[in-house]
Parts: sequence; structure tokens; C-alpha cells
Amino acid sequence: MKYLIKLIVAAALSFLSLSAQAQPANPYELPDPLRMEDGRTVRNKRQWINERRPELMEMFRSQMFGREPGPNAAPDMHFTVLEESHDAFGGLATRKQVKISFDKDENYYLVLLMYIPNNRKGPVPAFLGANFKGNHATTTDPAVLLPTPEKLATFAPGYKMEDRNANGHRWEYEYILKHGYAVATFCYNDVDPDFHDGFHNGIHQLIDGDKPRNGESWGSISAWAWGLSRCLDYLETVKEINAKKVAVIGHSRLGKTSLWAGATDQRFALVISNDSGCSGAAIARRKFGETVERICSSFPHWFCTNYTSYGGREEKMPWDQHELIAMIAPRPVYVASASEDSWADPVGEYYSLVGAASVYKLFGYDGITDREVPGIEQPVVVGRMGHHIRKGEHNVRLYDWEQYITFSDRFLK
Ligand code: GTR
Repeated sequence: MKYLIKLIVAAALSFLSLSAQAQPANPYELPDPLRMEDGRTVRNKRQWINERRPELMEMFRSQMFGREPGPNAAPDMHFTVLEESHDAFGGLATRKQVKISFDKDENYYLVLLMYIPNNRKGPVPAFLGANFKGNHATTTDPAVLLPTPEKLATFAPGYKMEDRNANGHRWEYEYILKHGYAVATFCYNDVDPDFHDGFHNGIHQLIDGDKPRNGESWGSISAWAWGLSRCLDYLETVKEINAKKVAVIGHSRLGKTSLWAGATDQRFALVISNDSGCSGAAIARRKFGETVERICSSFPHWFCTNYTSYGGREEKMPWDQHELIAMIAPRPVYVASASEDSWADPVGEYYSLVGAASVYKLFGYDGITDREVPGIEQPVVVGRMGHHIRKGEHNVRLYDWEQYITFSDRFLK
């Protein structure tokens, strides 16, 4: 009986994976990441680093995410430890809650929640990622501070004080800590509230004031990525953490953000995109699931306004999303999908790894090159690339963390 059930499950899984592969997508030809705009071929890593990568970064900045300000755009940034305790999760970890203020008067700030394993010999590697609903929503830990009412009032509608642990399943803190990693998170709304108010709130206001915006002005994803980098600035000051071994991670819109953070800030040692979909890891030219047109009309504030012009004409984009992955090279990159998440186009997410492999090769590292999309829950790690399709919905689950830890152990331990 057990065997029969196993067989049925296996057949159902392979059917799902086959139907994922057979889904009709727009026929397309990807731009070659190793071909310069002037037609020359990139032949070595020096040429990639000095010429092609900057050319691509310029495209992504001017046409998609907008131009982020530099790392010193908030010169009055300072850090205040709000709370610290050595007995989080029954003594498993040290918890620190730190206010990262971007201006002298502390009108603009985020609160970073951090857990560091107590069982450690020397500085530990860490995962850093933004969260959706507030730090208190990532855990049952009652000591995690609630957002202040003033802060909550600036968040996108729908955030509640009672949301404690609402997204706890996405943050497997105890599992992560037991595997020897620290973990740090902040609510993305702290940096830029996730609704379109013409950039009058959040970090854009502090840094740009009333400066007129243009087609290349930075959007919210760029702001969230900038916030991740400022958290890394802080982690560099924490002696218990090895800031050279920080993996940046994000889910969905925050997966798009972790990819862009990995591209813009090469201090991130490893990059993880969980279900990042359209404008993240998914190939835009496939036009499968969410499209450029759709995302720009639903979430115009995420991007620079130039991006809108590619809606419905993805084949005219001088880049595609595999080149976002390529800009992470030669650092390890992991792209994960979920079997029921067709809106994010799991197949297109996989193909962006395949499309970036030639750039990893330039650095002497293998990557994923098999055009056959792996089956559900058959993780693949080749060289410095990792991938899996979890069975189930658009989300982050323990299964995802298990793969991320196994992959990170190869590079960060
Ligand atoms: C959806 C959006 C996706 C994805 C997701 C999320 O509504 O269409 O691009 O980012 O939100 O962030 O949960």
C-alpha cells in the first residue's frame, strides 16, 4: 500500500514537472551576456569586470531599477542598540535589536533584528533579508519589539500590531541558528513604504528631498536594496559576525530586491532569490505569468519609469534577467521556485541560471547548463549555482531553508 502511494505521488510529481516544462511561453532569443553592445565578444574575466559588467549595470540602472544613491548618501547614519539578550530561544542565541538611523534626528530609520548563535567559535556567517510585515511578524519571540505607532502609520495599509508571528514560517530562526548561522532582518517598509505616494515618504525623501525625478530615478526595489547594504555596513561592525560571509536573501518582491542588492553590492558573499519571478530571476522574454506591462501597472513605484516602456515589447529589452544573475558572478547564487507559483514562471527562473552560466565559466566556475528543467524537489547544485522547485505555493518554507543551508555550507563555512 505504502509503495503504491509512493508510486502515485511520484507519478503526480513527474506529471506536474512535465506540465511545467511543456507550458507554452513566448518563443524568444536571449541576449548573449558575453556580447558587448558594440558587437565585440567578451573573452576573459578582465573584460567582463571592466567593460561588459559596467555596461549591463548601466542598463539595469537606467532602464529598470533606477540609479541608487551611493553608499554614503546618508552621512549621518548611526547605530543604536535598542535591546540585547543572550538567552533568546532558550539560550540558543543572542538577540540584538538595533536602530539604524539615517539622519541625525532619527526621523528615518530601520530596526534590524538579529540573532547570533551562542554556540560558536569565532565570527559566524549570516543570512540577511528584508521582511514584509515587521520584525515582530517573523517570530513567536515575545521580546521582539513592535513597530512604533508612528512607524506603523507610515507603512503600507494592512500592517497590524497583532501580526506577531504572522510570517514566522518564513523565518526558520532556530533551524538556521542550530546550523551555525546568524540571521538578521528588518521590515522593508522601514526603508520605503510599499505604496506609491510619489516618493514623498521613506528614504527617497531624506536623500532626494524635492529634487525633480526623471526616468532613471530610483524606485522602491532600489531603495530596499540600498537598505540591505546599509545593514551590511552595520554587520561589518559586529565582531560576532563574519561580514565577508553574508548571504543576502529575499522572497518574491524582496527576492527581486536581493538579486539587485547582490548586483549593486559585491560585498554580499552569496545571493538567494526565493520565488522572485517577473523582474527578478524570471526571463522577461518568455512573457509567462506576470509580464513587464502587468508589473509596471500594478507596482509602478518598484522601478524607474523608463522600465514601463518595455511593457509588451520585452524582445526589445537590451538585456534580460539572466544578466541580473550574471552580475552576481563569480559569487554563488541560488534561485528557488515553487511548483504552484506559475505567476513567477518557475521555468523562466531556472533558465536565467542557464543563461548566466557562461559568465561563471569565464571565472573558471561551473554553473547549471542543462536545459531540462529539474523535477519538483530535486535540488540541483552545479559549481556555484543552486536551484530547486519546492512543491507547493508561493512562499518560503523549511524545505527552502534546508536547501539554502546545504548550499551555503559549501561556500560560507
Ligand atoms: C505579486 C507580484 C509579484 C511578487 C509578489 C510578492 O503581487 O505580482 O511580482 O513580487 O507580489 O512580492 O509577493
